[in-house]
Amino acid sequence: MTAALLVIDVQNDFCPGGALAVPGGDEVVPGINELMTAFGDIILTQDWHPAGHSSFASAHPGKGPFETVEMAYGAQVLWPDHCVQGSHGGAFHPGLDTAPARVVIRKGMSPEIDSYSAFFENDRATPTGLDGYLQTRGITELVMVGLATDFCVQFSALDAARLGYKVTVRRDLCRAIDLDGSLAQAEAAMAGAGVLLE
Ligand code: VGL
Ligand code: ZN
Repeated sequence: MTAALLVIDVQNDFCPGGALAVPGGDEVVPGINELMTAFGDIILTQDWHPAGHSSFASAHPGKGPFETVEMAYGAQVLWPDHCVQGSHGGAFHPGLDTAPARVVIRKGMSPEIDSYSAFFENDRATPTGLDGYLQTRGITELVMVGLATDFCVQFSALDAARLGYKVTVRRDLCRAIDLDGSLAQAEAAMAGAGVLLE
């Protein structure tokens, strides 16, 4: 088995002081840097929205952040404006060692559809291309770390398991948003899908 490390959305806006700060989001950075030294294949994801993205509450008059709306592809939580393309908030945390990464997968770039997963947009069908990359590299096993456990990490882990990868989520190197019990729900869903929660 060849394993790759998938580092999910370790960006300024998901760290303390950011627009969609995940509690303790920056705490995972040193441990992720250290874990990178054990992998030959490292992939980073970067949430990368155009201004006015449809996942932003500001694009839905009368709605506020953390409310849910029905989109063409299903329920969508609305977020504060975050990770806008080219912004400081969209940049990787300055302490993250980005040099060893072979690939950066940017996601959430389509104006009308959000993308939590590193593999598919939120319609669970439009691919990012990551599966093709991993297949051509002969990678069958993925270790996942980053932000946020209950959204982008969960969606990535579930998609990867569905695609047939062996998936481990290092919970100590993830942090959650935890909206209304979403962390417990995410952990149950991942465990149910055969994801190893370490
Ligand atoms: C994320 C909400 C919106 C994440 C991204 O990285 O978990 N969450 N966009
Ligand atoms: Zn986003």
